[in-house]
Amino acid sequence: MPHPANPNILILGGTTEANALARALVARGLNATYSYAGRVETPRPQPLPTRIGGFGGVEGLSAYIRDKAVTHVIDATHPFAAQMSRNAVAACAQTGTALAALVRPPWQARAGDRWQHVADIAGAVGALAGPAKRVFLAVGRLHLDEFAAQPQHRYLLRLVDEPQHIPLPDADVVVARGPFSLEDDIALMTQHEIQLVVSKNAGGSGARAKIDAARELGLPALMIDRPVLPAREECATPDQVLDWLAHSGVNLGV
Ligand code: 3Y8
Ligand code: NAP
Repeated sequence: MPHPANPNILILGGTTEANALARALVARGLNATYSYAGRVETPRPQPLPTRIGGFGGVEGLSAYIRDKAVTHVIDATHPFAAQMSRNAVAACAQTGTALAALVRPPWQARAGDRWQHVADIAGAVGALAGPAKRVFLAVGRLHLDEFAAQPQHRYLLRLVDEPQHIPLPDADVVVARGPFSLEDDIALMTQHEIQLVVSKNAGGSGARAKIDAARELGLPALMIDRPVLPAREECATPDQVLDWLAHSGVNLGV
């Protein structure tokens, strides 16, 4: 399908970089829609028309692309949003729609970092076997149940919304959404006498404060590596996405 000079772009969002891309598209007057899964109660408002909720699997996304005559899909979801990314690859192949992913490079350990890499959430749970510690479990809400296998620890949980149920017997909860600051995370981790940080390798700037705070405080971290995703065009910055759009025939209006 030829790409019209005036595109109809779908951003699969939910990250700091997706929000920067949304602003860049608005600045160029490009026609785009921002998409949230609807995971949290009050997602950050966007300067674009916004849809909230799943599409209904690959078929649902393909139908959405056809119904809305989407010309380009930008998968700017979090690196751990693996199902959405897989569905985007399949639906764009099915419908012959241009797809690029906006992917932040993974964090790399630096001098002073004391990281133990684990392959996935289950690996982090397994690595928590052993005597009770004070653990900053900053991986959100969706996988908390899996950590119930290690109830011996005193957990500090940071969640976007007030939780309905906490599957851990000894947990403090902080309700906060990022981006977070180094100063605040050092203060939080000192106040709670944290001995170990558990983190996804999210990349980007919005979640890395706790990792830098761990280094400053000389604390170890369990670093959860990213899920493997199917091959697709990848951009590391919003500007690279704009270049990709320009190369696919979009007039960037500047
Ligand atoms: C709904 C939409 C911005 C973008 C904010 C980024 C940065 C701050 C850091 C910690 C780690 C965590 C979590 C986190 C971060 C940014 C970015 C990022 C981690 C919002 C948002 C939505 C979500 C969903 C939420 C998950 C959860 C994960 C909290 C908006 C605020 C832990 C990931 O309660 C729930 O169901 C929460 C679910 C998926 C992971 C989980 O398993 O619980 N993100 N986060 C999106 C949707 O509906 O489509 O309101 O902005 C977005 C952001 N969260 O600049 O404003 O870009 O990564 N999000 C992780 O990295 O481990 C917090 O506490 O240190
Ligand atoms: P996921 O497990 O990969 O996706 C599960 C299902 O949620 C998808 O199949 C899709 O439902 C729906 N979905 C996911 N992202 C969507 C989006 N942007 N727009 C519309 N539907 C979406 O996803 P997740 O890990 O739960 O992440 C959900 C959202 O939170 C994403 O926007 C992601 O960027 C954001 N986020 C996630 C994390 C994380 O740690 N996972 C961290 C920060 C932000 P259908 O199959 O019905 O289409």
